[in-house]
Amino acid sequence: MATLQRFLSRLRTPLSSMAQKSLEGAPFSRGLHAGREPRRLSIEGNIAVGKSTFVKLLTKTYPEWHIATEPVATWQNIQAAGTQKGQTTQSLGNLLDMMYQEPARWSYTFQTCSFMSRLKVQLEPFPEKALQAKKPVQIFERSVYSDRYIFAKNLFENGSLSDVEWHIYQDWHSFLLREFASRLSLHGFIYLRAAPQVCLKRLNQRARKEEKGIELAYLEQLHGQHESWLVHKTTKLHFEALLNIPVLVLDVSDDFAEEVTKQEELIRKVNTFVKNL
Ligand code: UDP
Ligand code: DCM
Ligand code: MG
Repeated sequence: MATLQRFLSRLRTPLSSMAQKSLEGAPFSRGLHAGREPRRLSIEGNIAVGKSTFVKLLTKTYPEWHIATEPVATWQNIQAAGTQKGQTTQSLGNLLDMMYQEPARWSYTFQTCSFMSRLKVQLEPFPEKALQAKKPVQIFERSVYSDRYIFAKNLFENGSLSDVEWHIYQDWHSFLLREFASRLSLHGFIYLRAAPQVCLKRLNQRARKEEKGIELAYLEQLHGQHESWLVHKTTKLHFEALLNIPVLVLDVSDDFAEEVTKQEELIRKVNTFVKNL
């Protein structure tokens, strides 16, 4: 722990003093976002690859960064409209569970819910306090883009979304993203990558009850979607702004949750990547 603390305090010294290391799949875009506009990044990756664990590491390393975690708890407990904070809440059900129990019935509903919760989070104004950081950074755990190009696309391809649902989804997704384009822009993706077998092991270890029926084949499909979008760049995208967003690919096959040396290596890569955005 002391070693990590020493490493972290070294990181707080000027970023420019760090040796620039080559990145895995990270094109540089230095100067594109000159000034103090916050750099907005999304952490992408398969189910249970370690995104939340990684986000915690970022929070510890960069307490000045503004971090938005994935609102899974909201999806697990859908509240009746009009329920106010502090009042007795009326839960309408666990939509995550409903989707896994009956994919053909609930996938479309789940994807609209997931998209809406992300849209609201991505549209929130950047907090004044976080703007005072020397280099303001905002991190999202997944994005409105992975919602479509990973999950909804995959659910259509595996038959859980019908032709009509997929058409309607794409229609409103494109419309809303065009309407809100300037407020949804991202400057980078960090893709946490590991074999589907590793994700399955971590998924079983986490033991979220809704996910207990997930099989390796499903994680393989999602892995393929991530690879096509973020590595091979073969996924057909519908937003020009998405095409040139730099992607940092981080291999997290080896356990990093408790491994200080591995954490240091990952943070070093993040540091160089963000510095050059
Ligand atoms: N995990 C692990 N080693 C790692 C990263 C994650 O054992 O290097 C575990 C973590 O403690 C959790 C599970 O894998 O039990 C899934 O991690 P997380 O919730 O961060 O994954 P996410 O779904 O957010 O990507
Ligand atoms: N999920 C989904 N569709 C989305 C976003 C998330 O089906 N657009 C699911 C996958 C996981 C859960 O929500 O079961 C949360 O993801 P993770 O565990 O990767 O954080
Ligand atoms: Mg998570």
